[in-house]
Amino acid sequence: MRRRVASALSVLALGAAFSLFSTPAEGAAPAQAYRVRGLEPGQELLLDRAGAVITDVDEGAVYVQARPDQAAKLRKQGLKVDDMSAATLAATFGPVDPGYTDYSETKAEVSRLVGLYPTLASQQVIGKSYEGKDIVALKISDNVGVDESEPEMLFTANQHAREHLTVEMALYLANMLLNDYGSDPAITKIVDNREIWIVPMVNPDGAQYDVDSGDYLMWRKNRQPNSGSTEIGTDLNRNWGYKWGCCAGSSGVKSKDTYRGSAAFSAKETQVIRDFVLSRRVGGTQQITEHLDIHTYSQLVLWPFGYTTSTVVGPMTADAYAALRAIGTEMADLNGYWPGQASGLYIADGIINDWMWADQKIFSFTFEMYPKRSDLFEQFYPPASVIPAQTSRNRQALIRLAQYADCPYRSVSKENTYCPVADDYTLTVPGATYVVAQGGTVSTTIAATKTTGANQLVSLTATGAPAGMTPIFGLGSIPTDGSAQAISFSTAATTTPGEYTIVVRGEGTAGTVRTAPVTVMVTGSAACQGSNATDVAIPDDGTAVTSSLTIAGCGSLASPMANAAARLEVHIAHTNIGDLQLRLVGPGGAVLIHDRDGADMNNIDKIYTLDLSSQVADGTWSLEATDLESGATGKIDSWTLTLK
Ligand code: 7B0
Ligand code: CA
Ligand code: CA
Ligand code: ZN
Repeated sequence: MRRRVASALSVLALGAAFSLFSTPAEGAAPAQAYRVRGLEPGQELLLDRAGAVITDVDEGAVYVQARPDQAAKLRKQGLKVDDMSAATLAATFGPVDPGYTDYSETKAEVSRLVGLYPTLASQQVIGKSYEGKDIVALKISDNVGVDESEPEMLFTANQHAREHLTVEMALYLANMLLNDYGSDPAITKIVDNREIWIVPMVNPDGAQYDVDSGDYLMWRKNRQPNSGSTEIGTDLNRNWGYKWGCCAGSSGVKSKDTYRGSAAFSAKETQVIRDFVLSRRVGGTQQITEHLDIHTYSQLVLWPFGYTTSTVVGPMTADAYAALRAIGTEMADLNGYWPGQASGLYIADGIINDWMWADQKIFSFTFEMYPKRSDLFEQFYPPASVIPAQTSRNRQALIRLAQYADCPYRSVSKENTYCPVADDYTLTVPGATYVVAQGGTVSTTIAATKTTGANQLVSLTATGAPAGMTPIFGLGSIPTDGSAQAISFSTAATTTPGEYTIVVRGEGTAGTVRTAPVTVMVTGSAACQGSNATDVAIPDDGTAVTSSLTIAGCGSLASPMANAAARLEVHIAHTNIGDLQLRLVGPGGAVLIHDRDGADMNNIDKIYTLDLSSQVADGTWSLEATDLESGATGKIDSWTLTLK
């Protein structure tokens, strides 16, 4: 189960002293097991006062025996209290759903694909698990038998045993690439120009153990025994060799679900993946440029680091971090997950993403798949009926990731610095924010300047312009002689005000593609915009609170409606945005804009584009926030609504 490893460490030391020897008072309902989270250092007395008896402590969580009424008392104190009674757990986890692909079926599926597509797919056993099961890598590329000089990508799934949906994701990816090769142009290009390695089951021992009895066992770790203990298993995603065990983001206790192992890479399975990755260095150059590790659950896209909340630290550069964030955010826009740095969830050390970046400079991401939040009954074991929708929703995100594999820095227009080519040029627009009123046009210049090789003629296109804005190039093709060429952005009266990054893309006659970002700020009528920066506390008890503003003189008689692409900028400080529901309530009704997304992540700082064309503009608009689960706190910080 999820653990917040954050703050309750002192509970380890103090909890027992207060509560182990008290007994729950007599009552109608019997005491049962609960897990309590959100306990801050010094709050142990809350448990004692409620009559809860501590049975176990883990990083960030305390396990207690208590009656339901006592659990309710703890919930009222703002603690997260989960029902862990045997009855609830049994009802939750078993029996095994045969619609999922197990170890032997996974091997069979990989073999089927290799048999069906012998020129595009091959497989190899890259190593053995602790128990001797095969760890299989499927390679997909054109001329698959040849190690071509193409950017390589690695996908890993099922480090955590019970996260069976991740195997389905890996197999969906393999099927997508192979079945749609030759018919889908984007897929065809990827298979022709990348070498893709998919390891659908990193932890076969754990995955098999979790289903072997016929009932799910909630098993997370591998199945390697721990010396001097009867407790089995290492959390593979705490066993990687960068900042292993550094930061209280893993456990040193062998019985724990986040046990980091006796040493970095003490687990057979992490050794196998590490050695495979190291084997992809050719002439000192790591061939793998991007990696995705697949987990469940929470619907998140995460990037390094997990061991610290610092962003640019150690071997992480500002440009690399910007590229990780850009690609991660693009993927999240495509699959509907919430993007963030891995440590935003909770600090975790010894994770695969941190090693991939720090040790190998591989742009490494984690997907946390369906479901969104920790409803006990459907967290790790959703029915197989969800597989088609919950794997195919990632199709476009995976395609986008693959498209960046030749130069991830392209996501932040830094190809010239990091991915120079033989015939190269830079594309530049004088850096500034260009301001234009709705309906107006703003002009500047763009220049293509040769840096190496041949002169080229560069044809220009642009993406990222909002509705009604048209980029106009003085010339469709510009020479690489550095001369300033006209470029302008004309807007319509209906273009939604706001700040936009328009990416101008050049394609030279020698095939070199270069991009330049341009920031354009469209200003609108002040009457159609409102802001509220007065803090509104969001109570932890499920009461809805609102922050309001009035729009007046925006909806004329001829055009009383708000825009089809209105802009809503929201800043909320909150310690678990997965608890929150947000609505924008206008004169004509409410729009749900945040429905408990981003479980366990902090803060919302986001711009929403909303279709409010059925709403009258003038009147009172409110941002309504409801915290649907206790244990986290926050406030509406500020928000701005721009209707048209
Ligand atoms: C994990 O629930 C990895 C990044 C965390 N900073 C998240 C992963 O290993 O804890 N979450 S999960 O176990 N799949
Ligand atoms: Ca190839
Ligand atoms: Ca290669
Ligand atoms: Zn996981």
